[in-house]
Amino acid sequence: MKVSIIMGSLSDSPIADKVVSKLMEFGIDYEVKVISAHRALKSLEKYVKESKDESEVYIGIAGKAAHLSGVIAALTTRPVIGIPAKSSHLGGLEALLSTVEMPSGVPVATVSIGGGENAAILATEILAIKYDSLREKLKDMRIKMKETIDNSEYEYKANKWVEL
Ligand code: RP5
Repeated sequence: MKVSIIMGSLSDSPIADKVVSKLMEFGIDYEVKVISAHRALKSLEKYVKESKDESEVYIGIAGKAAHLSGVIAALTTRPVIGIPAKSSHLGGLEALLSTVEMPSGVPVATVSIGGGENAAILATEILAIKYDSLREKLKDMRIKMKETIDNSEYEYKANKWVEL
């Protein structure tokens, strides 16, 4: 099982870090590439074609006029998850709209701006359809999340909430 993570620029790497760290928790193999759809279209096409047998899910990370995830989706029928990056004065909203508003027929499953962790979890959920071990890991993660919430107690002290 393998996830391909493609970012439009090295400046998107803080988001890729979040994806990688979550995939590592689930023990999922990954490959990270920096290939801009605008600056290196042919290289992107080559990479997606060459990786098509190994990569089961693609994650695109891009900001500004973010066409990367859409172009990846145009090149493969594997699931594509898009992460809009905040990399302009518009705060990432422009990338969110560019990524989510795909024309009918070529979907990109778009997560929130900078949502690296959720992109990795969604990729894991897609892979868990095929790999039972991942389904168990996802269930464990949800149980731990619930326990953390159930075991947390807070008190309002000196104008702020403190965890007991
Ligand atoms: C996008 O433009 C990249 O994904 C990045 O988020 C943004 C800025 O890229 P750089 O100018 O930092 O390379 O294509």
